Amino acid sequence: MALKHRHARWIPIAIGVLSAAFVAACSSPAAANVATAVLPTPVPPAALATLAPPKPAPAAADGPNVAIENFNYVAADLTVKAGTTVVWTNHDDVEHTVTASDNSFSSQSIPTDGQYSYTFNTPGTYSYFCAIHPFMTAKVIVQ
Ligand SMILES: [Cu+2]
Repeated sequence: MALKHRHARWIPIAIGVLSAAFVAACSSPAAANVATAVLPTPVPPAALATLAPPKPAPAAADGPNVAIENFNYVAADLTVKAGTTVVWTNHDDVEHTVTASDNSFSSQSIPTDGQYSYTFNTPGTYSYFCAIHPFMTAKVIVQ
């Protein structure tokens, strides 16, 4: 009983101290500055920085490349000089072909990451398409 009574005597004092601190904090200019201070933007650790992995060089890198991706030839219109070897690389998960509309050349089915190359020796416009997906069309203009 005596112990409880002694504790009870401290409670009003503690409330008074806390109240005074609370009023002081709210009216203090320093406290206001802390509340409105702009936090610095966090900088990600270097370990999280991602670098693009180096791409392997194509097997035949002597000519311009046409990427086959998302059922498109990129670039769909390619202009080269006579004697240029063009390299197609299939980036899709399905096989495609590079087949001339006049059948002057055609690849086999090109698997994923596979390549096909053809050397254009005669000036002209060479339309081609995918024999598996004939809606895929493009052309090479040889000057
Ligand atoms: Cu195709």
